[in-house]
Amino acid sequence: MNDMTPPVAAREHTVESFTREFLRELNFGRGVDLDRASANDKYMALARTVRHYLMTGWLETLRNQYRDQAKVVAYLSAEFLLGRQLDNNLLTSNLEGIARESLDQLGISLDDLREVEIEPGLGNGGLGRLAACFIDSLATLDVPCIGYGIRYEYGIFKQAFVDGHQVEKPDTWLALGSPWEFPHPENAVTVGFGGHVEDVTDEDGVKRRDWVPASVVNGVPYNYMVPGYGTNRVNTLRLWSARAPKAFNLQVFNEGGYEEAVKNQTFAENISKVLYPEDSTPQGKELRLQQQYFFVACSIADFLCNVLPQDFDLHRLPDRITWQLNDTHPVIAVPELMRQLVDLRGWTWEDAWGVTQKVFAYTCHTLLPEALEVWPVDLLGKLLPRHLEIIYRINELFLEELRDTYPGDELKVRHMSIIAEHPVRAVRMAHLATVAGFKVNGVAALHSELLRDKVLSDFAQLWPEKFTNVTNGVTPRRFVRIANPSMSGLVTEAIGDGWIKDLSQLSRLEPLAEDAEFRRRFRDIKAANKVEFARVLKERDGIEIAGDAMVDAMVKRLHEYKRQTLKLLHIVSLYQRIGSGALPLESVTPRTFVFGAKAAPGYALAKQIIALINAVGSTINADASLEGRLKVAFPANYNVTLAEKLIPAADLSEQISLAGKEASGTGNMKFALNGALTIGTDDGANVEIRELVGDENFFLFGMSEPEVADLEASGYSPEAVYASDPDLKAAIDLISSGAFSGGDRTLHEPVIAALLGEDRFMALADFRSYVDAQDRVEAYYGDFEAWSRSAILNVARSGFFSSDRSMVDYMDRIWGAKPVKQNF
Ligand code: GFP
Repeated sequence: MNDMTPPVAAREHTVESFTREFLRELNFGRGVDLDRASANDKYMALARTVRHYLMTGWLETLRNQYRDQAKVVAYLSAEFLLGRQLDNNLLTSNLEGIARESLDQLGISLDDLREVEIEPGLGNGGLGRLAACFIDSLATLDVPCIGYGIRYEYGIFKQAFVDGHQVEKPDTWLALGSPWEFPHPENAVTVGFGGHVEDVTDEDGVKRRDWVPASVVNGVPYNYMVPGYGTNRVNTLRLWSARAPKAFNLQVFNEGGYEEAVKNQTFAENISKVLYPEDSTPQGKELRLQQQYFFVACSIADFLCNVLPQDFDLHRLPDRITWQLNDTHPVIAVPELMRQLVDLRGWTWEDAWGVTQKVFAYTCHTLLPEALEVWPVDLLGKLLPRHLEIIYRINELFLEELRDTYPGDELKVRHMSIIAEHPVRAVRMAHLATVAGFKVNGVAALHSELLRDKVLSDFAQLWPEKFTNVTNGVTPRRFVRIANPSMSGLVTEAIGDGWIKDLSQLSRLEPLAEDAEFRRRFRDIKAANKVEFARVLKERDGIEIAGDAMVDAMVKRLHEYKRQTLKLLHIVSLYQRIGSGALPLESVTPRTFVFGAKAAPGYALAKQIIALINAVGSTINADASLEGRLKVAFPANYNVTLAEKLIPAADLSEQISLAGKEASGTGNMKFALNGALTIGTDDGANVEIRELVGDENFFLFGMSEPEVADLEASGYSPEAVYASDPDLKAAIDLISSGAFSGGDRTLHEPVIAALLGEDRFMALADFRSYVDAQDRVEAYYGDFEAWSRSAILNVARSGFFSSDRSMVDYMDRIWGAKPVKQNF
């Protein structure tokens, strides 16, 4: 890039100028005039107008990146759950007020246009949303970063309920066009699959291995702006879309072989078709591995060939980049970089490995052993034969080192090997990441501790300095400033707006928890947020809830370890006790139990749990004898957009996983920052939340992680718990009696059988403690002054959970990258 190119003139921040741009976009960009413009036309024109205002910052950031040659963080992630872009981009471009006024003058409601945007659902849950928070924070902190991922044509499925059962539909987020992306087909990168490896000797007589792929696919980059807040920096998110390199076979097509003619195209395009395809079939597994390799191969080639200057000496790569591996999904990047250096650039193995070991760092997001990915060598070898060779070689050298360190301890060697031998020969991606990475981190203090002491303990013994913790965080821009404008206004009025960039400043709210007038205003805002949430639920889902009941929220992926069933047992128990007369209805606080959860399409039990929640919900909601005091609201297709409405309205945040199973949680942080109190186990980041907000402002229950381990070791019998707790027994019996399934005793049997049989995540063991904690919630909620005080203290003491702080920790403990201020 030529440094002499003058910067693109910044757009004028005035209503007149904005209106001019907007109308120009409508006329020239959409080809319509204002009178005929559809809502989508207006949304598109608005988005493109906002885009123009961010353009100067984006181009300057790119220009500076070439000039400064600063260290870049490349965040490799199979998921980026972005949420809607318009609000964030209006905020970061400082256009909120101007856009509203301009549109008002044109008789257009900004709020109506915000509703038009379909959020890109390019992630499953916490992991993908975290990646989106991180890139937002890095831009805000002025740290050079490129996010690399996949532009799935269809994001996470659109969930619908049919008779209470989850049905998955394609998420057509691109149907009306995406104004935020910049495709660059001319910069496509070629990626190979399959084929074989052969020995070749080049002109200088040097022997090397040469991979001859059976097929190739093109990766087309789509760039997205990632604007920082309160800075001119606009980083880039680059998502790859797969295309066939050649158009279809016209000859075959003309001969009537329609399917055959487009075979290559279908193969290629399937790769970026859907977010993480169902992988319970061999085809699904293969497609997942294709996706993983596809995006990391594109990203590495892009960085080496396009981002770095042509003459860059790759031996200095560690000065210029850290590839942060977001879980094991991108770990195939390790052998890919080795292949790039050894096979394509003729480096020695030692040189290549020396550099490779300095550029990758690995973040683990789970503690469930079954969630650590393994790839059968048959599959990996078929799809990526050269990579398998490289992995074998890495492992061979690693095992040699191990045998030197632990002579005679073959058991340890087997445990640590990158290759598992049982039940099938397979590559353990977490081991590969740990061997290759210079740092391994967990995502909350407890998680990192368990990772070090249990899941990867052998590695931590060998390389203690590799292991570190970075507690997750969430962006205060999206999850407080944008989602909760009224509370943000109140906070800003009290302490200024510095908190938006430095969330630790929230601590200055602490004295205001004692101020009755502040508490009243805080309460009024929560009440108004509830009314707004009720309005949204009615409009979006046709669900009617009281605008003034306690909002008790459990929103996260549906998984047994997260224990939606425990929440459900509490609801059923309340219902049963009210019905039996054990609990007087008047003593029960009016409550709306909100669930939001998608089950992985192949996870049958999770889907049955959804059906049971819906069945219990329908019965309770229809029971007039409850006088509307209890209500279950389970809106289908929970997503970031709905989260932004629910979280500011919530009173109680349910974080009830079995201790030692939830790596961190980030919903827990978002709720606390919006003044909800947590009912939770000592798990993941709950531990840190409780420490910071104080025991008196948190409802702790359940076994601790060591207690769970003890119970596991001594033998856990869910049936014994069931038999010994009359309330629990009554609740389970009520479900088994068919009370929620029109008398059908078999319908929900699989869920009950899982609980009474194995109860892998010990929901029954924690039931009593949970119900007691819920009783404490009820009593405390009745004292609304005390509750508001605690809610304010939750906000004031949660500043630590900003993803800005997480990014500073990553910089200090892992990346060594530094902020680079934009000078314009
Ligand atoms: C996973 C873990 C969570 C953790 C996130 C982000 O999220 O505990 O907070 O990653 O690190 F399980 P899910 O995708 O499972 O929500």
